[in-house]
Amino acid sequence: MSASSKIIRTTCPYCGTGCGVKATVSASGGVHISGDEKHPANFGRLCIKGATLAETLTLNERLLHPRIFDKRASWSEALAMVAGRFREAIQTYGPSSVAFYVSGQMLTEDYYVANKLMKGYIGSANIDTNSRLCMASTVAGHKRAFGADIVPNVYEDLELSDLVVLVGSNLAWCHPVLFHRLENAKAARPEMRVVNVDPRRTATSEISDLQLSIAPGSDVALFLGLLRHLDRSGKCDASYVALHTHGFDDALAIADSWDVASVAKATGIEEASLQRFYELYAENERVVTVYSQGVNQSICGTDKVNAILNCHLATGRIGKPGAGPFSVTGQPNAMGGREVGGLANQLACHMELHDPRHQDIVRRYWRSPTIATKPGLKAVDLFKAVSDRTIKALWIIGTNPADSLPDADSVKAALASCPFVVVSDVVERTDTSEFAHVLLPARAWGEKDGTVTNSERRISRQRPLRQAPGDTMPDWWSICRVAKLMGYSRGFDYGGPHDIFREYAGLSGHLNNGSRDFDISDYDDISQRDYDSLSPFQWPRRKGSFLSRRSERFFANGGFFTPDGRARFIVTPFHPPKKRNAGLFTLNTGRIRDQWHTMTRTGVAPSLSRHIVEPFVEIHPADARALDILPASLARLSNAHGSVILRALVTDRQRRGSLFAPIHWTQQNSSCGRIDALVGANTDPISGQPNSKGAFVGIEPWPAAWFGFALTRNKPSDVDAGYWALARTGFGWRMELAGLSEPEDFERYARELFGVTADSAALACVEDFGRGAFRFLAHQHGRALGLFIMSREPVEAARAFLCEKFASHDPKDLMSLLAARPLSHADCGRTVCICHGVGAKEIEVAIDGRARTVEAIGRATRAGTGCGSCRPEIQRLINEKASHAQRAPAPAQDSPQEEHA
Ligand SMILES: Nc1nc2c(c(=O)[nH]1)N[C@H]1C(S)=C(S)[C@@H](COP(=O)(O)OP(=O)(O)OC[C@H]3O[C@@H](n4cnc5c(=O)[nH]c(N)nc54)[C@H](O)[C@@H]3O)O[C@H]1N2
Ligand SMILES: Nc1nc2c(c(=O)[nH]1)N[C@H]1C(S)=C(S)[C@@H](COP(=O)(O)OP(=O)(O)OC[C@H]3O[C@@H](n4cnc5c(=O)[nH]c(N)nc54)[C@H](O)[C@@H]3O)O[C@H]1N2
Ligand code: SF4
Ligand SMILES: [Mo]
Repeated sequence: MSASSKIIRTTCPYCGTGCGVKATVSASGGVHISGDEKHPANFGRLCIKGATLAETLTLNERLLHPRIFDKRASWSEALAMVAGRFREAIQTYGPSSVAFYVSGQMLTEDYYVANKLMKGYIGSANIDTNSRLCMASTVAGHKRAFGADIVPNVYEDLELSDLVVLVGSNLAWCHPVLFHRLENAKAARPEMRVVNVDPRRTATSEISDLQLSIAPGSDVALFLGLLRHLDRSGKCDASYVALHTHGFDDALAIADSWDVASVAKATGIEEASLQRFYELYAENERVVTVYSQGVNQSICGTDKVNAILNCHLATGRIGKPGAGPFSVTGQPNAMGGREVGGLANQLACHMELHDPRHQDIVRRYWRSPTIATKPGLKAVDLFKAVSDRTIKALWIIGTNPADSLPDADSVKAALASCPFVVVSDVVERTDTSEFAHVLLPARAWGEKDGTVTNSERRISRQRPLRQAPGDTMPDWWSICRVAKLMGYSRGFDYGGPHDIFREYAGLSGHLNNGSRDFDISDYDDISQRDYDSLSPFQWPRRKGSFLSRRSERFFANGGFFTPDGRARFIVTPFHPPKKRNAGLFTLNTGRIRDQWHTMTRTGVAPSLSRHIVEPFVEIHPADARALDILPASLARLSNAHGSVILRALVTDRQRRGSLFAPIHWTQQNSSCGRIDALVGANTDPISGQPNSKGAFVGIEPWPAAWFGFALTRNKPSDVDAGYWALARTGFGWRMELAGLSEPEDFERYARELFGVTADSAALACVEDFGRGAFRFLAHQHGRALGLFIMSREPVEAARAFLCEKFASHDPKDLMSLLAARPLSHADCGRTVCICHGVGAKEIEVAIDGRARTVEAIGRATRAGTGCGSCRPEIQRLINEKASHAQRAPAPAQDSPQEEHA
């Protein structure tokens, strides 16, 4: 580090693992990112998304100024308009005619003031958050069982446990650093066991001793069978149950009929595997159940949660070192949002909206004119109310509902019909911001200042590392300014996030005396200096508790937050998911390793677009065969809600009858990849969380007449193709294309795609006779400006190799772009290890050269020795090679499209 550079410790803005990040900022403003070795979530490690954060600091595509009706405006004009329109709606139609839809990606301080304005001043609870789509079932399950929304355990418990059961969690891709901690623990104690409950095999399966490929939606049956087994094998903890719980007999009665044979039938899991799972769970005192969206995002998500909690309560395995249920949170501040009461059915600081005592505590503390007493609209209902014009003014902050809410086309229609929509975002164009009457430029990661809470209740600081660009302002600031302009001057007079945090900490302890779980009142008088240098800490942190700053677990000795202090067993009968009509598939949706949600931030980092570059659908080989869907061809998925076109990834990691597609593609980067257009707005009746993993769809080949692959320096505008997907590269853009009918003139088509004219670039064309393929190369002064490969079949090309040659400044490399096969350079295949740029083919060569462990591959190629995000995939390549070697040798296959996952 040079003398003039400075180190700033902050927190990663992506997943709920909440890793500490160390940003080294040089005098010239350059930023180098590394893991914060002092942070107890990650001890210095980062996954590839965290490690490439510096690439997202670009100002390309940032929203830098307020806009009114898509014209640049000043903050005072924009805020006056927002305050005016909200005030008018409230005066004319009452407080329930306005709503906020906010996000687990806001900082706690931003979230707190948004909630305060809506519930304490406007007097409505019409504020809901994208956490409704994410954590609502867990919140509801926790509250039913524990009387409060508490994650009882801490990360260390993953390492201390003897059995980790992962349910509906692709931890390897979605919480990579936690996964890495688990991987290390298992390497140190090989006797540790991991069970993965997921309908499909994922990267997470690579660490598992037992994969239970469960029929979608049938987890409740699995855990009912487990409860019965635990009881029959004498593994329930009678004294814990007697002293600290309520309702065990009823829960057991409903489990009674679930013998292994019945569970096997309901879940599609073989009896032997079930038996093995039940025995492992029974034998191991130290068991942690990690669960995530395969549990929450379901029509019976809350019951799934409680079925899991029931087993931990029955065995007393909760809040103990190495034992407990563990809901891992998705967004960086999913937990903070729950703490400030960001959901429409909560008050601040884990207080209850329906409890008059809590209403009174909050209103008096805020000295607010009013307080919401009735729950507001939950996300899906909120957008239905937008659609039927009950909501007259809507403010969306830090979320992209036009893509991420179910029935997303109806959400777009609702937004289009809403009289007044405000969107606060950090990028200029999203599928949601298109509908904004007022667009407010927020400060992004690296500029924002405040706190977030991770999955283990640890509160950490996000700190600014650079000057905020343009007119961007923090979300708390715009919310407070609007509040003041609406006439609420007293409650929103903060000097900065520090003031807000103090007030919030104070409220958490106010009239609490141990009656409420969430308490950080130790910080109610924190100074600006101490706030600036605040180290990560776990709640609770009651006033004066500074002497015992160990990590605290909950419930090992009871102490639940129910009126009698006992946990509740919940009766969770199993209702099989609705039957699919013949010909339909269950559409499962989720995440990929290197992209974050709608890609507004990860999409600008070229490194993160090297792993998977287009939207795809996983389908089982037998299903694909039956439907004539060829590997790497395109398929159309449709139902009554909408349709999408995706690249077919034919793989036996998928179950028959199920499909999987990623959630990340939007109208900004694909022609028709918005997956939530297919997901119906069905929700869990208790939590209101959408059933995002269980839509029914039809699938058929999309009969493309031609396929294309293109590289360009300029961002293409108005691509004329039935199918296209766009991704960033270091030099510009790469694209996959296809069309139902051929353009009249491919040469003109290529020029338009590249944005070049006959005067600005020479165009070379090579025709590949016999295969009906062409290559067009636009170049000038020995530099490639555009490459377009057109073929009647899915394009066969060494894409990583072409990207490398395209970026080159050596005129000799121009030739390799036109050659059908790499000339001078081995094709490394699709990039698996982003840190060291190692491709799948190089790894396969190393495996053939007898490197048979991830470590040996690392020594041979360096793959997997950087951030480690790719280690599960390297393991999969090793396993696949081993299983091929056992079977008859497969013919060498040149995959027409680089494999997607
Ligand atoms: N790379 C990356 N990481 C992320 C995010 C991201 O966008 N990208 N987003 C973050 C956020 S907000 C969240 S909420 C988390 C989500 O983290 P996860 O929940 O781990 O991710 P998902 O891919 O949504 O779904 C997990 C798994 O549930 C499985 N599943 C589907 N249906 C069922 C079922 O009926 N039963 C069971 N047992 N499993 C089922 C799916 O096959 C899938 O593999 O990830 C966080 N981390
Ligand atoms: N089918 C299906 N649908 C799903 C899911 C699924 O698994 N399947 N998962 C659901 C889940 S768990 C989640 S969490 C959601 C995520 O869905 P969204 O929340 O809609 O996704 P993001 O892309 O994270 O949207 C965040 C937006 O906020 C902006 N932003 C980033 N930082 C800031 C900031 O500091 N201030 C402001 N004002 N804006 C900011 C970003 O540019 C982006 O436009 O998707 C849900 N939808
Ligand atoms: S695991 Fe990766 S994405 Fe999640 S917080 Fe850590 S570095 Fe960020
Ligand atoms: Mo999420």
